[in-house]
Amino acid sequence: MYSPDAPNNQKLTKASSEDVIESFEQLLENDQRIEPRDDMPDNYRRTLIRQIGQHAHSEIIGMQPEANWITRAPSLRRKAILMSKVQDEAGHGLYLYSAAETLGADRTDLLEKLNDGKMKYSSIFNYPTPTWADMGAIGWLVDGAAIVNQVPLCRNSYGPYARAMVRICKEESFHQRQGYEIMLTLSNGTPEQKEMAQDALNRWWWPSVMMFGPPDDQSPNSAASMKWKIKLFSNDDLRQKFVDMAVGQADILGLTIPDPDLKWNEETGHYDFGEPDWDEFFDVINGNGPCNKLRVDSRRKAHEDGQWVRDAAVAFANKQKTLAENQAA
Ligand code: BYC
Repeated sequence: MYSPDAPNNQKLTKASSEDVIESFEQLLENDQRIEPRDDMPDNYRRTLIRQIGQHAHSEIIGMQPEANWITRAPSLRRKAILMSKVQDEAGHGLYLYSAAETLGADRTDLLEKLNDGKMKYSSIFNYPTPTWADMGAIGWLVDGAAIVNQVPLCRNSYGPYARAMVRICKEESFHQRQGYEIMLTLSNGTPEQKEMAQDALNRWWWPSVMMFGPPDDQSPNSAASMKWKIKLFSNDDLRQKFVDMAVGQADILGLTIPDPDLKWNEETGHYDFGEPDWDEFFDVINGNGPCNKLRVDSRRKAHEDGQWVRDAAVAFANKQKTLAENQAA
């Protein structure tokens, strides 16, 4: 079994580059997919298990801030949509855990590492959702950021991950639209509703900008991941793309992005923007964000509460196996 524990930052050491398998290099060079049957360097496998595992964890932890609002959605229509979105996130987690399993990872091991705080999940889900407008801001900004980050992943070098991402991105696109529609409704509503939308934008903007990961010069995994075509664009390039996209969308909503340094740069053809609070980002990914404890505790409780379902599934599978064996005898 491969574990995501092994250090990833040693990737391009002499020993590992010597190990690199010729057929693997050839597939990468030809822009072909690496499949589970193919030889691959151990560090490629570990990096993928780390990234896919964290991605899967983000999907299932990401259910919590929104699930919080299912019982309080303002109409039956909104409730049905939100419930469906949260269910989609569970499905995304399942596709991704399955993709990690094709690399030899063990799902139970990955989940235990999440529950024990030994594996990361996206920083973004460690912030609270105190108002209904947060459902709009998450859909618009968080799912919007997810699309910018994940569309290129549909072309990443590992076949099962890339194929899982195609379906995930289609669903993310619906999620983004439902969030934007909530923001549009609130922005065109009463002054109080518009204020609620602005407040949600104020709270979610910077965490969304930081979701793309640390700046390129502080991103230890990027060099190897880009060489291996797991990442096709750098953290900063994707962040810029997101900012460029969001500015026009905020204009349509009539809302103000909370960044005094945001301005169009004629020379670069992009928006300049301010520096996120990277101390806050590192605090959050090290377990000290506003909701880290709550998220992991809730996750652990859900896992424990689900033990009877896993036991029942194993008992049923064993019963079926015994029946089949008896019939064959
Ligand atoms: N949060 O070297 P770097 C969703 C960690 S789900 C936490 O740049 P890498 C949704 C990073 O893991 C969205 N940790 O890393 C779901 C590394 O630590 P380790 C999730 C972060 O991997 C439900 C260290 O910082 N999306 O959209 O090359 C409802 C150094 O970073 C974060 C994905 O997982 C972060 N934001 O690049 C709604 C996409 N950023 O592991 C929506 C797939 C960095 O060395 N993942 N770290 O201890 C990726 O694209 C890449 O893994 C990242 C980071 C761009 C996130």
